[in-house]
Amino acid sequence: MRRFTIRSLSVLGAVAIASLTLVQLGSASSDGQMAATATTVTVRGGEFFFKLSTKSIASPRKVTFVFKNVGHVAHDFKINGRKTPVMGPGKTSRLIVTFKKKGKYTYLCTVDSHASLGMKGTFTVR
Ligand SMILES: [Cu+2]
Repeated sequence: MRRFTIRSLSVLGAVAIASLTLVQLGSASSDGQMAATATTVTVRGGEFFFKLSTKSIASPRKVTFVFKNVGHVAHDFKINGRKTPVMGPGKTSRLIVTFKKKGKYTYLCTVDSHASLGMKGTFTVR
């Protein structure tokens, strides 16, 4: 369809698509509450690992974890007493966590024995 739009509309369309992509990354819902001040950490998890875009932040703050299940079975992501739902392969979920103190925080998958198989690690607030 878009190939029939005039050039300026195509540009607008590209911007709209880029915005939609950001929204999808940020949240599956449309609550629009993405805090501009929050640090975002991308988390990819599968059998049996987590890969974080960063494993530490400078000073206590609010962090939005965007967890994507890149594996083939269900996983979740838990940190500092908060956790995402258990999600199937290909699903993404957003978890907003406020770290009030400096320290080391363990993150893990709570499904079966996934943590002991490697789905765990340490996130540092320095
Ligand atoms: Cu898991």
